[in-house]
Amino acid sequence: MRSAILEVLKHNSGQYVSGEDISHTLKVSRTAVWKHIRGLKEDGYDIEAHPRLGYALRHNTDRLLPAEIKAQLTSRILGREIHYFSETDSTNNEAKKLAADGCPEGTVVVAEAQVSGRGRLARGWFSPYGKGIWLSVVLRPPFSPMEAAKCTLMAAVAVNRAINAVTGAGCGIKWPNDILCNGRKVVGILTEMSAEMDAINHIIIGMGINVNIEPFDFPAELAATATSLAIASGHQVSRLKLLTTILAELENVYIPVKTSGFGSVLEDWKSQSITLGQLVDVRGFDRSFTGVAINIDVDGALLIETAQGLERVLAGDVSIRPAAPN
Ligand code: BT5
Repeated sequence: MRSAILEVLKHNSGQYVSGEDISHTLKVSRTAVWKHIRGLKEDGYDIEAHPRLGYALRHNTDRLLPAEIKAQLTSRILGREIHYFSETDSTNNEAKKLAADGCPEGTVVVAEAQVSGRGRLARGWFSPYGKGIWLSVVLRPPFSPMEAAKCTLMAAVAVNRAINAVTGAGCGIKWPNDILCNGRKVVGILTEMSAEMDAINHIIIGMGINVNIEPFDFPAELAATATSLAIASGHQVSRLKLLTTILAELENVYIPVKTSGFGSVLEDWKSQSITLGQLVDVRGFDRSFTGVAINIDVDGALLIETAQGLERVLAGDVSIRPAAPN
C-alpha cells in the first residue's frame, strides 16, 4: 500500500493530492493513508502535508532510497534486501552486523554519508552526504577462504564496467582495490571476511564511489590524489542509475564465479587494468621494492619483475610511477 501511495504522489508530480482522493482511489481509510504517509516520511521521502490541500511529494534529489533502488533494479540476488541509512559510521560495519544475524546473501547496505568510513589498515574513507555511493554487499560464497582476496578484483571489474557504461568516464583498475580516472582515485574497495578454516561464513564487499563530489569538497589531503565521476566526465551522474548498474554487473560476474571459478574475472581484470606494464613501487607489510608489473596469477597476486628477479605480491600498496618525459 505504501508504494501505491507513493506512486499516486509521483504521478501528480509535486502537486497536492487530497487524502480523500488517495483513500478513494486506493480504497483505504484516510487514517491508513495518513499512517503510510508518515511511514514514507520516515523512509526519507520529502512529503509536504497541507491541512486543506493534502499531500505533495517534493522533488527527490536522486536519493538512494530502497523503493527507488528497487524500482530500477535488474539484479535478482543482489539488492533483494536493502538497508538504507541517511548517516552511519560505516556501511561495512552495518553489513557485518546484519551478516552475523543471518541476513540473506545479496543484502545491500547503503548510506548517504558515513562518519567513520574505513579503508584498509584502519585508514579513513571520506564519505560526504549525498555525493557518493557508500555501499556494502553481503555475499555467502561456497568457495574456500583462500579465494576471498579475488572478490576485490571481481568487484573492481563490475564497478569499472558499470562506471564506463553509465558515465563514459574512461577509468581503469589499479591493483588491488582502486579505480582511477586521469591518474586519481575515484573508487576504493574494502573486502572483509568472516570464515572458519575451510569455509566462508560471509564476505562483505564495501565500495566507496566518488560520484558528484566537487573539487572544493575534498579535504586538503585528498585534493591532489582524488577525483569524482562528475569531475572526470564533466556532468552530474545519477547515483541511482549507477548503483543499480553496479549491482547488476556484480551479479553478472559473481554467479559464474560461484559455479566455474574466477578464470574469466581475472581475464576481464587484466583487460581493464592500468597497473600491468607499468613501473610500480610496492609497499608490502614487511618490504618495499620497485619493478614492472607484468601479470596477475591464479590467486590474483601481482607479479613484478625486479632487478633481483620475479616478486609476487598478494597484499600491499602499489603506486604507479608517472611516465618519464620524452
Ligand atoms: C580503500 O582503502 O580504498 C577502501 C575504501 C572503501 C570504502 C568503502 S565505502 C563503503 C564501505 N564502508 C566503509 O567503511 N568502507 C567501504 P585504501 O586502499 O586503504 O585507501 C584509503 C586511502 O584512500 C586513504 O588513506 C586516503 O588516502 C584515500 N581516500 C580516503 N577517502 C577517499 C575518497 N573519498 N576518494 C579518494 N581517496 C580517498
